[in-house]
Amino acid sequence: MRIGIIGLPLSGKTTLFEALTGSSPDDHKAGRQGPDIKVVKVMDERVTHLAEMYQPKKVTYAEMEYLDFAGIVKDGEKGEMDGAFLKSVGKIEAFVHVVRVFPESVFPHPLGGVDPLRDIERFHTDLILSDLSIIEKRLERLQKDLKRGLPVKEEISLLERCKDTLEEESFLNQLDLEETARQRLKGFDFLTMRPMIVALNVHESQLGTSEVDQLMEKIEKVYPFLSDGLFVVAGKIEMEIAQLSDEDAAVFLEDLGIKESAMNRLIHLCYRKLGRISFFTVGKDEVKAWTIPEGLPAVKAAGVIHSDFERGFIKAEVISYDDLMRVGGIPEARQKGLLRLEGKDYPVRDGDVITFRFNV
Ligand SMILES: Nc1nc2c(ncn2[C@@H]2O[C@H](COP(=O)(O)OP(=O)(O)OP(=O)(O)O)[C@@H](O)[C@H]2O)c(=O)[nH]1
Ligand SMILES: [Mg+2]
Repeated sequence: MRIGIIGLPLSGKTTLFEALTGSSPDDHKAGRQGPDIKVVKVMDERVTHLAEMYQPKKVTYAEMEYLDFAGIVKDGEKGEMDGAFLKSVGKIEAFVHVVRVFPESVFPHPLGGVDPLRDIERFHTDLILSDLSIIEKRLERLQKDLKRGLPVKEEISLLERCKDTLEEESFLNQLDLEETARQRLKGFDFLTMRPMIVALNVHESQLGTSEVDQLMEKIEKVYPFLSDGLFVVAGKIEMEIAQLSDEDAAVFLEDLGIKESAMNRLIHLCYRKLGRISFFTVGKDEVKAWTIPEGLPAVKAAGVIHSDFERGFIKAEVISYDDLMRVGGIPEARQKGLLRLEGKDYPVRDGDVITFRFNV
């Protein structure tokens, strides 16, 4: 999964990036062009346990790719929204918008005082305007094409619908679209089409306070569609903790009353927001986690591994991770009748351990 970290300057994007990737400030190259990119393993303990069971030559965890962008202020000196930024967002699947909630530090807030709701509105407006300008340009063209008798009516009405949504200050990801319309819009790389997570970057002393609760309530009221995408994080301290060994990190997190690291919490949230699940393949050679959309038919899941698996698909032998762990192995599962034979259309579930039977 490829996740872009965006937001106003000095909101704590790089700090969160370091917390999510365990990288330290010196890892970043000075004078870089474009975003900083880092890939991290999704340390799913199910993979670890399967590897203990199979002792394979190779263990492959799923991966998350994070991109840390420079601060964006439209019309400001650091504005990246139009040029380089738009060019580099193509394959990003979701955005994490970092909003500063921590109080004044040595660095002043670029828009004056700390005001999270204003920042969210301001940033959303910029995203919306960016998508609107793409739509307006395209519509102009289409109107000319229409006059020349080209069959563009459908696209025009689709884009008009998008335009209305944006003018109501909503996001394109709120539109209920048919698959063909969705495909048609894909090529535009609209910013507001992607799931949006808002990371409220607080000071550790603000964790669990009514100040933060009230802020969340306010945000949910103004932006109902953000309610399942709000993420409270004490970026700076989590960044420091992410540099520690696992044991030390656990102690510090507990002291702070943080149940799970930002690194893990955000991974779960991204899977949920993007509707992704994991299935596993196991064997003496490799134990591997695969990330797919929820409910993908077995034949398509096979295709994620290899196109031959999809083309020559016969059956999928499926067992849930929990059942496999309980009985201790595939042969045992087979004996107990826990190994299911599923066909092409079987919707793959999170935690399925699958062996594909195919013939090409
Ligand atoms: N107190 C406090 N300071 C923070 C926190 N997060 C970031 N900062 C500080 O804010 C400053 C800016 O943080 P960065 O992470 O560099 O911000 P950024 O959004 O990447 O900034 P640009 O890339 O320049 O847009 C640094 O001095 C950080 O130490 C936080 O959670 N608490
Ligand atoms: Mg930065």
